[in-house]
Amino acid sequence: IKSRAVVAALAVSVTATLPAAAADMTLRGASLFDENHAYTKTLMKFGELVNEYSGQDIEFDLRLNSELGIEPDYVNFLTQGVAIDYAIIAPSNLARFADALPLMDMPFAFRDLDHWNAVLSSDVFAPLEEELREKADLVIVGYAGGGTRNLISNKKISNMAELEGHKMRVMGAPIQAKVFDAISAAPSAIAYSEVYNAIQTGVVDGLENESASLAQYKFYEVAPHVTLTKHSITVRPIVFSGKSFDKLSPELQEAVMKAGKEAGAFGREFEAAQDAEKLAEMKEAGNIEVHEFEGREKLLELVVPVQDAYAAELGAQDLLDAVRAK
Ligand code: MAV
Repeated sequence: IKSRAVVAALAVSVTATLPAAAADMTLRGASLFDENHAYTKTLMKFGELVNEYSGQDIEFDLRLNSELGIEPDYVNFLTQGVAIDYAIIAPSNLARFADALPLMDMPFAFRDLDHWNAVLSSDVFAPLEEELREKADLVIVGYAGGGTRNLISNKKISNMAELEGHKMRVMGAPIQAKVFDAISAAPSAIAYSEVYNAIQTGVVDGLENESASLAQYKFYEVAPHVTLTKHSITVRPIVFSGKSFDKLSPELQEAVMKAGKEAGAFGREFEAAQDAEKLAEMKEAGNIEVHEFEGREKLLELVVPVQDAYAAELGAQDLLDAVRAK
């Protein structure tokens, strides 16, 4: 018995002193959220699948909770090929490099989840993917998303009269401000990481976001009213740095593309399914009050001409028509 114990102890110490097998390569990713958010789960799935499909042992060093900043920072890193190799970026955060990209997450672009699904499982966005590779050296490897974006405010908003002049934060793409301006709100572009403070200090009275992110960043502490405008369904491109991508072997590039597609599909199912639950949880916990919006059709009426003008300006009317026709 004694010798067996000694052997066991030795075995333990031998394993403990052996260096861990070196990974074939390290790829670093970044997420705004914790490990329970669909956004992070999608990126984790992506890493697992790349290893599965390539048969390699790549270390996916995924930094969570905005440790590496927010999406506009990730875009800078990815285009330069420094600090990170992959991330999720809202299309509106890509506007600075490729101005047509926010067509993907333009508010009121999708009628419902079925429409959104039909668009994302088609190749309608292929010209935008090409533009992004050309102008920003970024490769879209898949699409996740599926959370519905609503207004989140420090006062009740349930009709056009209450919406008028409402000071709200929007993402940095010009089309975001144009759309909310068209529906008579008073939008301003503020960095995501500054929004909580901006509401607390009265710079704005709210934002628009999806449930899971509202829950994680506790925006309800300063803005407990949710208005079901359902103006967007999140589109989350999984983006790889072109500089990093070009360094991979053709086999690995193939595995990355395949894994991106599948991780996207996984993320879409997960986020879409979780969205209503998250809203219900916050409501039950007394964190939020949920309001319907009277006359949502009126919003659409106001927005369509703005969408048309934006697409025309970009020479992308065919693309917008193709999205609407899905
Ligand atoms: C959400 O939390 C996410 O969809 C993220 O991709 C966006 O950057 C963020 O909103 C935002 O509104 O900036």
